[in-house]
Amino acid sequence: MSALRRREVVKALLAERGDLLVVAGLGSTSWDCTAAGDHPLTFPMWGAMGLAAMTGLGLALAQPGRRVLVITGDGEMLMGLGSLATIGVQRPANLSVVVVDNERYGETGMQHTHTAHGVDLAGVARAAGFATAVLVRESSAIEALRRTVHREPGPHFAQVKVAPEKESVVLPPREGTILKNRFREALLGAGAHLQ
Ligand SMILES: Cc1ncc(C[n+]2csc(CCOP(=O)(O)OP(=O)(O)O)c2C)c(N)n1
Repeated sequence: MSALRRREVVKALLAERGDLLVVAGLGSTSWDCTAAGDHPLTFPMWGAMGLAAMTGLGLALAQPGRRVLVITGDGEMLMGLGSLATIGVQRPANLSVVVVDNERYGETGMQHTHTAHGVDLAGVARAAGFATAVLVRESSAIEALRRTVHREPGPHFAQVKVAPEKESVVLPPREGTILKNRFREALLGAGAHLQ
């Protein structure tokens, strides 16, 4: 069985995304999402670490009629581990968190994270009260995960093991104000940035 490749996983999860709201974790997962296609309804965290899942929770609670997907790295998720407990308490049915787990801090030198030493993020999410929490190692499971994220009542969590490979850097727009305003306009309509 060959290891999953992060770019292919993220591209597959974002296929036919419709009006899905996406929060992309800092660094590599932001570049993965941009490589799949820059989109006004993707909010990349750029360099902010540890709060991707909480940003997704806020969005999910504020927009209960929309689906929200957080795609982040294992190092980023480990930094904000307590957010899994908060999501487990709030239980928003429209929120999914997918961790692209290369077992490394990829952007800063490929140092091992705790998942390389066996920390079971899906187990933590399950214990915290997510509706589903899965460990994914095979490409055959990705399409089912995509459907779950897009349609099934959650909250959902997936820890997707991927190869620790360094991909090209594909940058989203750099300016935070532009990213915020275009996201708000795409979600709330023209003029939303003035509110
Ligand atoms: C608060 C804070 N600490 C450290 C960093 C430096 N930093 C940037 S990316 C990164 C690694 C992220 O690792 P992971 O989430 O596993 O993503 P990967 O690139 O491995 O997919 C770190 C430590 C930062 N941006 N912010």
